[in-house]
Amino acid sequence: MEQLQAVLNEALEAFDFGAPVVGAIRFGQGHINDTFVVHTQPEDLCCRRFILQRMSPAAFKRPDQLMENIIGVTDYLGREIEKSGGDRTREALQVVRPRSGEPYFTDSQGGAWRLYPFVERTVCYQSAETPELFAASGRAFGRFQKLLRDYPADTLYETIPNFHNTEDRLAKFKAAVSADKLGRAAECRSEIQFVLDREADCSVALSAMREGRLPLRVTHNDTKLNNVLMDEKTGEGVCIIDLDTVMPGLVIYDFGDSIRFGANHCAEDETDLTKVNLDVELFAIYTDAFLSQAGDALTDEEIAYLPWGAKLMTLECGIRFLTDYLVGDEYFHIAREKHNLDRCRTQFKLVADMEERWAELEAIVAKYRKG
Ligand code: ADP
Ligand code: GN1
Ligand code: MG
Repeated sequence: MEQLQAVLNEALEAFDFGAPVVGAIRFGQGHINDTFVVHTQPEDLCCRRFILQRMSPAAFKRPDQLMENIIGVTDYLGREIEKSGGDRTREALQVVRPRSGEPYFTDSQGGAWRLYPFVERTVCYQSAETPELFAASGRAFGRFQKLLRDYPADTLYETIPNFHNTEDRLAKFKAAVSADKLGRAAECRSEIQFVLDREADCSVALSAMREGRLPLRVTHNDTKLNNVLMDEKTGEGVCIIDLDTVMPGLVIYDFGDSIRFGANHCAEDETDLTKVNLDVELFAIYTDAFLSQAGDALTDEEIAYLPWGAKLMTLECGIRFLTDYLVGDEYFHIAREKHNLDRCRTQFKLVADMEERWAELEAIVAKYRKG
């Protein structure tokens, strides 16, 4: 912690906040980056806040490429938002460069830090507290997809290679089971078997992509409800954040990851699995909202595969949590023992629910299909 404080101080020196800094404290519930809110006190007495982040070295090996992606995407989004009469300072993230003029700051330990103005008068929800809220997030991610539909995908770096390559995630999982370096596999036998029983599923979307049935688009790839800031008064989506994984991907990944996280009433790490259930009504609400914005741009086949997006993102995320548990919690931030195992169990419970209610999910998607 002392070490982190030292590099945090270096980062605070590296940026010009335009006013004295009065404090920097840990913020948010992200699993990946180290996020701080910085309070400043300008002379006009109105506190101005910023989000200062140390990008995770475990997740991101090339912060230079990552920030090039983010600057390209936020500039583009800003222009598109302005064209449609919106407020780019509120509806798109704005990168604030350090005094050096570089896109980010590198501290003496090699950590990479970036800065954004805090998007004020917004709320970041950790669960879909109301159906309206979940619908608003669906519109926001659908609009994000629509705004970026003509963005030149080939200019984007793959910030995490094979991020949603479920076959690769499965291979890494199998390697972790075989190595079992901490002797944790014995207590996860049923979870390990759950994955092995679904080996063929891991290839469904990738096969459709290889056969040319699902196109690559610019996608966000991490569309949790807590990666969209909602207006504190209206509850409408304001700004999509966490752009670290904006890369070429399948649209079903973006749809699916939102369902994984939001179409239930539990935290991702709920330990009472009887409470963890897919809410099919929320699935329908999100499908309607997402397609109301992004639907025109999507092919019939992409829409037909949306239930697969939900199942695969949930299965894959469970596999990732389980793999991280087996290798010793190297990737996701944890707050307690077996945290990643608890998270894995909620994901597999949701997968089982989806399988049970598959026909309903397909019927809902068919209902909201365009035309
Ligand atoms: P992680 O990859 O660790 O999830 P995020 O970029 O999502 O990191 O940031 C973590 C949290 O910080 C978010 O869930 C949100 O609460 C908050 N946050 C991030 N950027 C902003 C911003 N520009 N304005 C307000 N809050 C923000
Ligand atoms: C991470 O960064 P955050 O907390 O929004 C992860 C996602 C997982 C999610 C599970 C870059 O999201 O892929 O689905 O945790 N992000 C990265 O909660 O790995
Ligand atoms: Mg996040």
